[in-house]
Amino acid sequence: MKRILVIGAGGQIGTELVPHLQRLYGTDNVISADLKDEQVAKMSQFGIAEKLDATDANAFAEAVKKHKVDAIFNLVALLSATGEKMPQVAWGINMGALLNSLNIAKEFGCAVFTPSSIGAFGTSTPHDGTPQDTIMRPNTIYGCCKVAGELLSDYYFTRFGVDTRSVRFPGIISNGAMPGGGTTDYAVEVFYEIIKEGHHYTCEVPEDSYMDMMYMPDALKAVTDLMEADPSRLRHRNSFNIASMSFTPKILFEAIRKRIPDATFDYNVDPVKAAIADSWPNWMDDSCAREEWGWKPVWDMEAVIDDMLAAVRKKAGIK
Ligand code: AKB
Repeated sequence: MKRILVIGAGGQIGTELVPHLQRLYGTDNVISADLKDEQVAKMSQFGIAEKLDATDANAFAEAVKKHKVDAIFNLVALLSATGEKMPQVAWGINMGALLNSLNIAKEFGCAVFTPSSIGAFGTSTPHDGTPQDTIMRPNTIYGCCKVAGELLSDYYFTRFGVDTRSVRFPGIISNGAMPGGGTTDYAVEVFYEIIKEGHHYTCEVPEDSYMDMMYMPDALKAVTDLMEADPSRLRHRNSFNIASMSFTPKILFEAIRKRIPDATFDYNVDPVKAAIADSWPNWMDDSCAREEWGWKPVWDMEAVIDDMLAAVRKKAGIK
């Protein structure tokens, strides 16, 4: 990878993936693109930025040509909970950006990274130690997009030789940009709420819903390690299970309460999020990623809590 285009760069992952790529490949070799003017204005302070609607194939191809791009990182997505509010829009955006990425990559000889998710699984998937290759019948439009995306990406690899690679992300915990519209968002939101006066958080996910989670630094390393991996070692491509920790809201909140003894939590369960959380794995088996490209996470839940509390307090100006 020498010249990288990140589409959907203004979101939770892009906000931290772009500087990570800039550190590894050089600031001028990373082009950030987003639909929103305010994101483009912000990103252009730190590197090359383009306003781009990734569902517009001509504009997308022009950007790839103009910047001589050889790798596309496709982060455009409406997430699981928002997707259920507008399924057709979610399908149009998620699949539109992916199909354009694949076709443009085929035309210009680019590699493609598109994240899949724990959302690609469904109620009939084995929930504990979810295998790499297993039943994938998701119950959400987001999941349908992820499964279709995995299949399409493998198809473009075998049929046209496009170098497509992907990981199935757990919920990502981070302190840069906020996530939006996901089922796992509670595991970020809680940190911002619990440091405020009152130290209270109301959670929309049931207290006993186990889901895989990951801290952003591990997620970023996964992306670049996979994209740099020796292709001859990859028996899978789209998409690898990657895991580092799994917990329920109750487990997370009890661990936070050990650091903030007067923290209080209650639940106002959103039935849509509850059904989604219930359909997803409790924890995934990521042994294929470990064997095929050396995946090895660093962060566990206790270390993440300490780091997140320090970071969000600093952002809020609290000592
Ligand atoms: C969501 O909750 O929709 C996302 C995901 C796990 O893909 N964070």
